[in-house]
Amino acid sequence: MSMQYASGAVGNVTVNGVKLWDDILETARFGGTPKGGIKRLALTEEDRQVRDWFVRTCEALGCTVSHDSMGNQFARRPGTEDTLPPITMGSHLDTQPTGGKFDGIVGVLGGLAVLRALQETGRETRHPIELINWTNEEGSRFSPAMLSSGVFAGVFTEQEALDTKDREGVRLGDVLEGIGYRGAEVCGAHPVAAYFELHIEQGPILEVEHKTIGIVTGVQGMRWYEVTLTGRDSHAGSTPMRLRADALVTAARMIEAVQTIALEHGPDAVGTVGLIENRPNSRNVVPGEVFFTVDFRDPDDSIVQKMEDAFYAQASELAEKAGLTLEIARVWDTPAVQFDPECVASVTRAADTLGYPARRIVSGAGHDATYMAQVAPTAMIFVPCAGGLSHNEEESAEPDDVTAGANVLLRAVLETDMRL
Ligand code: HGY
Ligand code: MN
Ligand code: MN
Repeated sequence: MSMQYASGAVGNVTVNGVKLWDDILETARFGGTPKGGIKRLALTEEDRQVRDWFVRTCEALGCTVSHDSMGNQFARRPGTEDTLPPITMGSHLDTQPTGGKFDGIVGVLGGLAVLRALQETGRETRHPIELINWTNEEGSRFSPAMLSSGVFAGVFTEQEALDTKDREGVRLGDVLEGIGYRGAEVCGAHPVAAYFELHIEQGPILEVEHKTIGIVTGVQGMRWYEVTLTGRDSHAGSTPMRLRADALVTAARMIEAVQTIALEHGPDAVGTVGLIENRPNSRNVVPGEVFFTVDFRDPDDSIVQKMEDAFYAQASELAEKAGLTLEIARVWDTPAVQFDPECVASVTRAADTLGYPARRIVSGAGHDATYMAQVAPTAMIFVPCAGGLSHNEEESAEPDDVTAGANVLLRAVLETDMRL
């Protein structure tokens, strides 16, 4: 049945790649850094600026823009059967502190290019088509990642999300109100017929294999932990080595254990300590407390569990040997996800019809699609990024690849509009 959609039924609408690239460069101004990256943490002034741009630009295309109670933005283009639930596209506009111009942004602006193509060609769709900008996907300012799509999917409660605090103690709900983007619609009440997310791969595979499109079949499992190791502040000069309770030295051993555990559980396992706070962080005080985060991931959830077990055992042993107090909290656990076979097939046919070299791939990074897959048929489209580099100000992608990804997104959305 769905094969009829791969033919001309979808038509030959394509996106305006030049305008898409202009949008990427224009929005990079909001939080742009001297090194050519973007620092646009969730719910900051820079995030408010790009949100305002999103509203202006989508409304100029004839869309209506609404917001839900987590600040998620929905730009809607009506369908001929407008009571049908929308076919949605989305990603995020918040970035890492040293983020690039493409992570998340390609998915939102690629979706915008799809809306623009439909509007400029007058191509009608049965379903309404919506573009979503998710709040706080990165999880860099407010942990965990994909927080608002997680509320939308019922993984987190809205209250726990609103009460989340950043490392300076600022409450998410307060700054969401502060930038004026807390909407009336209850987060999660929004109907969705299907969800597609375009994103850079953030890894090296597509580039190494000279593939333009990644047909993403799912996302690997991931868990985050917060570790607090407590010893005793003491004088760096007058405290004999045997009398010290040095939290930083033992933390260093635990951090090395994270890497060793990931290497031992390979080939796909990864382990990272990305954030560390050493207290009191004074050059002539033996550190009495260290806080650090751990990120374990693998496509196989049982491997993630094994890494967790190994880390808990080794960290406990190290703390006990050093006479320190150890607290480990698992603050995020998102199991591996498989995307909807029909939506994945739409992406596959789109890439094939358009003649783009493609391959199936599992995502190493987390995305809002991880949670959307729990509430609607979902699939993702990857395009390459230079050297597979991401979460780095030097992140870069090729205009032709970004355009190709947006064209695959367009065709997958149109085909799904006819199929559902
Ligand atoms: O952590 C991730 O994989 C994503 O960048 N939030
Ligand atoms: Mn992302
Ligand atoms: Mn990211």
